[in-house]
Amino acid sequence: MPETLDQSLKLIPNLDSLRGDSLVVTSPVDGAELAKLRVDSAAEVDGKIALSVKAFEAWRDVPAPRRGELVRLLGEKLRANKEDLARLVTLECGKILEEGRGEVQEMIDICDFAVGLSRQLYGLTIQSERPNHTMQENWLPLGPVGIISAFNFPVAVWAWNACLALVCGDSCIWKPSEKTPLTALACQALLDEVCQTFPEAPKGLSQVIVGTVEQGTQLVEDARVPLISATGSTRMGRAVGPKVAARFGRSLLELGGNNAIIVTESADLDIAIPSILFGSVGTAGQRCTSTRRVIVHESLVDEVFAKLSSAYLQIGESKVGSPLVAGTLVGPLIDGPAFEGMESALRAVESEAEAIVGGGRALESEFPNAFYAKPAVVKLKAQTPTIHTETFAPITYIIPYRTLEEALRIHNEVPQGLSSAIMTTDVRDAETFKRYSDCGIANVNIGTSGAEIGGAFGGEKETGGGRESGSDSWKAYMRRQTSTTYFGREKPALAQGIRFDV
Ligand code: UN1
Repeated sequence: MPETLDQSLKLIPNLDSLRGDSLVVTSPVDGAELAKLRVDSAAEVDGKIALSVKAFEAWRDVPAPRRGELVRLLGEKLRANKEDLARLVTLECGKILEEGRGEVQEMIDICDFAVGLSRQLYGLTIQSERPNHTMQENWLPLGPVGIISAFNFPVAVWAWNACLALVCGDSCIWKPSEKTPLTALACQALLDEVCQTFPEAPKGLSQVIVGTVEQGTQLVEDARVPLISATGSTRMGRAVGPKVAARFGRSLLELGGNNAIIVTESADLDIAIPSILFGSVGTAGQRCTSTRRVIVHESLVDEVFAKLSSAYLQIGESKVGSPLVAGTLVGPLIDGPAFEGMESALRAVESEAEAIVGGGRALESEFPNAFYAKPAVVKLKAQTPTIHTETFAPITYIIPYRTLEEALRIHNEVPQGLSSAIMTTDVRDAETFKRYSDCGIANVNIGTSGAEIGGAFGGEKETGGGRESGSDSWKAYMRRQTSTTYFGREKPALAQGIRFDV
């Protein structure tokens, strides 16, 4: 690991100037210290926001396709550094290298998307009710965008936000999770290198704030930052949302999920089971899109449970391990509290469960300072409030149902509304599900996680309502202006037929 670490830390050439002793960054792979950093003081955060305002004032006047060119160069830089950055992602957040590469690919994808978008920030023309009037909608740069990201997607979610914000003419201030600041600093350094070759890029166009909840709160409360895009737990969103609203800022919240897959009577289990497996145990269950609940038609519930049980036991035996080693499917949980969260969720459901297979700590003697967990599958008679909360760990609850109506009721009963899926070969069930799933994402014969960047990403209810990434999510990063022009020579008519003759 040290060689890998040295190589990956080369991505942060200014690391020595960032060292200090207030934030110890450790690797979930083995608990080893990766670096000790200094957190930003209140005055430094204030200075970064002030610089971001200045950077915005210059950047907004650069033509959007030129702004796209900067993002294109960032995409090239990411391609050239994909492997090193993926390794740093793996070292710092513990996801398997294959998924670390996938995460950097997701950044590259959003760069490509944003480059095209930079020539397509289209507004409408609107028909006026009055003679010789034109109406149009202008999309204008918004201002500095505060990006708060979580440990589990330490770089891709920043890229979703930053790439769109940059082509939209905004500056960015990134407060990464205190668990994963190094990957943020590496991305910032790559973008800095690109900016140095780009004369129109102002100083401070993109900056990182190193810190904890304290620095995040300062960013959230600062009225110079018109948009806060925050990804994390529902608890975090409950704190951030009202603070931003109190100053009439805009927030884009990407919070918890409690995602389910419905397996209907007609499902093809050769499609369903692999989707459930990747969704549930992939990324050690630490995606906001991870599959937590599987709602299975009663005729298939025993078969699905048996298949999942044997797969989970096999994974627990031989596929949990160092995320740097090829063949590992499940890396560590992020830290001790995450493991305790998994244990207490399993304890809480014990009395309600018909059966629990898997669970418990893995590889403790090999990695005494890291927290590897065996995935667990829990068979329930019915959904209970115990599983209404999200546990960021590889636990899958199996719940039986009789009618699709009942399945949908169970599905929508939880307070979160991010991602959902149905496994079915019946087009009527598929269409009914899409109509009534209350989630922002509703897939058919595809699992709940692993969304492509081209669609709008986000969810309803306690997930926070935000949409990022593809489709027209860019509109959140701009301000909309309606403009009416009169080009006649007579006294202009008033709207709604109002007469006002002096
Ligand atoms: C997250 O877990 O916060 O759809 C983001 C997915 C990924 C993004 C997950 N593309 O699973």
